[in-house]
Amino acid sequence: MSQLLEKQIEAVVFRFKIKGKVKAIKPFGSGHINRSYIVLVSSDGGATEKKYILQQINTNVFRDPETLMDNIHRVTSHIRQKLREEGKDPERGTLHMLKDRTERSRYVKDDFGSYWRMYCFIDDSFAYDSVDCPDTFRNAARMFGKFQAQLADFPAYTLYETIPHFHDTGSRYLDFEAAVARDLAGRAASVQEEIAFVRAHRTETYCIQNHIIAGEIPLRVTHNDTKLNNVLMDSNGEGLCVIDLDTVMPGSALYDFGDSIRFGASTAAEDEPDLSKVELNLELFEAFADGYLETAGKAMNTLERRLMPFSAKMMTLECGMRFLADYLNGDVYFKIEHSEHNLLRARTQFKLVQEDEEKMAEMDAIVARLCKKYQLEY
Ligand code: ADP
Ligand code: GN1
Ligand code: MG
Repeated sequence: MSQLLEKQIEAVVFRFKIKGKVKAIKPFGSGHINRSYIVLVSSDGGATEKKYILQQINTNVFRDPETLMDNIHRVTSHIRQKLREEGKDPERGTLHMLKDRTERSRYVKDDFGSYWRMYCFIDDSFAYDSVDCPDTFRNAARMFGKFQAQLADFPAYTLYETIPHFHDTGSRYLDFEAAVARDLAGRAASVQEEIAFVRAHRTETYCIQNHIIAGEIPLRVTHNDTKLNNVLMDSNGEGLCVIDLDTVMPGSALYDFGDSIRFGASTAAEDEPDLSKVELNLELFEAFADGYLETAGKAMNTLERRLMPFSAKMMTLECGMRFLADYLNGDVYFKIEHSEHNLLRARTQFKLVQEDEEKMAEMDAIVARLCKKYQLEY
């Protein structure tokens, strides 16, 4: 990080309500959208050290950061209240967003027009980019299921939709076709096989949305970005806190379940170039389905439960389409480290879709078995 950037960030930090001296600022995390930094602040002449997470909001993706921050404040306040009622520590169970020095807002707009927010760092916490331990993955599922339950009585209609049609896969398909037609980066000719793969799945992209429109699947307040690294775990692999709340909006439980499987039940990283390493791990699928049904299963209806395996496939296809569309658009949305990054990501997702298709019957059998375990209709 350049010294100039460090100075600029330090100036932002001092506009938040913190006490002490900034000792260090370092880039942190592996998210594809915002920029996160860990900030170490010392006070009392070095006797006390406190850590914070500072984030620069990507306003290309989140067009109205002020309303977005209001969403997060209201959602975390709601969860904080629930945790207090349960006798749990809200400082470890939900995000604590700092106020600025004027105490009038929970974000800072710098001289360049960038929006920043700052969270208290949850100590002794881990965010996993991958996991091979089914128990840890089951605990992550319990956290996402619990998160949904905590927000079941939140007035969904008051939430601002931070990215409209975020998981409307049919609408994502149309965006994808528009990207192919425009071919802004001149790459379409080189990815004909991938484009054909997406097109072969077109009719399925409308399935979940059609059930929502028909009233067969309810809208709830959901997280919508349930990557494994968006839940903090403790050193024993127990869940602590659901984070990355930018996309908390009305959605389907299937979005949260499916996206978790997409990312966490894969045997390889999202950008693994060797596709022979990319597989769906059924043991991890079962562990997550188990934890999710345990905490959210009762609130779901039979159709939702039956569609859990299909949702994994749909969320994976959707994400692959988004990566490929971004590649065709010239990499304007997701952060990349090299020019083929989005293409590699799209390919792993399409390999996983094939895996989901091959293992669909086994996934169905697992969900049926777990429903029996929890005495849920299937
Ligand atoms: P992004 O949108 O870039 O994914 P996140 O909000 O998920 O941003 O934060 C990035 C990473 O920073 C997380 O995966 C986690 O490792 C860490 N992190 C975020 N908030 C906290 C926090 N309050 N305490 C500890 N770690 C955090
Ligand atoms: C983005 O911010 P991050 O890395 O948690 C994206 C998700 C994708 C994910 C793919 C707001 O999530 O929708 O599933 O990348 N978030 C947004 O890794 O678009
Ligand atoms: Mg994240």
